[in-house]
Formats: sequence, structure tokens, C-alpha cells
Amino acid sequence: MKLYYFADGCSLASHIALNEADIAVEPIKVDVETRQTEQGRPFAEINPKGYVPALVFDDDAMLTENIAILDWIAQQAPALKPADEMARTRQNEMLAFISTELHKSFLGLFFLPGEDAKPIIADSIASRFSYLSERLANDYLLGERFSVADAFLYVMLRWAKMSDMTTPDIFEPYVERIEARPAVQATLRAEGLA
Ligand SMILES: N[C@@H](CCC(=O)N[C@@H](CS)C(=O)NCC(=O)O)C(=O)O
Repeated sequence: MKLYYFADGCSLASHIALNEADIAVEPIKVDVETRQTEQGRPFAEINPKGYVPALVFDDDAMLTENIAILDWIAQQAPALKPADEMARTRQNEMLAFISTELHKSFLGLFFLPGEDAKPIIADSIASRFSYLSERLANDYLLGERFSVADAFLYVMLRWAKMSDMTTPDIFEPYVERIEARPAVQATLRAEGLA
């Protein structure tokens, strides 16, 4: 199985989840500027959507979209698998929130031309983090167990830090907890981010 990723991109969530699930994967870095793999292959030839993450199975079937990949990974590993159908639906609710309300907003903040809209986007991101901070009653977002939603939120918190954005204090021990996890440390090393 191969995972195509950008270092520190949203694909980091899928990469962490694969390592947490102990699924053997060959990570293949895609260069953000050239859009080529390390082997010099144009990434658009692999994923016509042109973006990461893309998970390619041994039979060459490809799965894209972080939410779908994270949901698939969570189904594979007892440690990540939601306890029942409703827990899986709640996890998908959280993944959709992170994807559409945080991830997409950050892309606007990073890549929209012009500065006019950026304070509005930043305010919206801050209010989404504030909502999530109130949901964080336990060690992890969906309870006492690490879930694929934590992998995704962790990447968004990295992006917040990268953007010099202040996030609620509760996220400081949360990030420390996540970064103490061996699978997270191994993934950061694999992407050259440790
Ligand atoms: N809808 C996709 C979006 C993924 C996405 O935005 N990936 C970014 C990196 S964080 C990317 O590869 N952007 C390159 C591009 O859109 O050309 C998902 O949720 O997985």
C-alpha cells in the first residue's frame, strides 16, 4: 500500500492514522512546488484530482479524500475502530467538521489572493477551535481513546501554530499528549518534521 503525501499537509492525518493502526505503508512524498513524486513522476498521472492524500492499495485501487481514508483506516484496527454504528457516525460528523470548517478555511487563509478576506477567515477558524476546545472534556476529542479525528485536529493545530494563531489553552496539553504517542513521533520523523 502506498500513501502519497505533502510534508505537513492534510495528508499527515492519514499518515498518522495508518501508523497508529499499524498498517504497513510505503509513504511517497509529493513535492508541493513541482507536483512530482520523489521518483519524478507527475502526481496528476497518479491522482487526477491532483491533491493528497491518495492511498493506493496493492491491487492499484485508489482511495482519496481524507475523511474517506480516515474512516477506512479506523475500520481496520481494533484500537481505532469506533465502538458501534453511532460512534462511527459521530466520528464522521467530527471529521466533516474538521475538513469543511477548518481545513478548507486554512487553505483560504494560505492561498487566497489579497488580504481583505483573511481576517474574516481567521475569525471563523478561531470560533471553530473554540467550539472544539469545549468538546475536549476527555483526553481526546471523542473520549478517552485516540481516534482518527484527533489525527486530523492535530494537523489543524500545527497549521494554526504555523500561522501564529492563538488557540485555546486546553490544546497545549492535548498536543503534548498526541506528540508523546510513538506512532505520531514515527510519522513526524518519516515526513522530516521531527
Ligand atoms: N478534498 C480533499 C482536499 C485535500 C487537499 O486540499 N489537499 C491539499 C494538501 S493539504 C493539496 O494536495 N492541494 C494541492 C492542490 O489542491 O492542488 C481532501 O479532503 O482530502
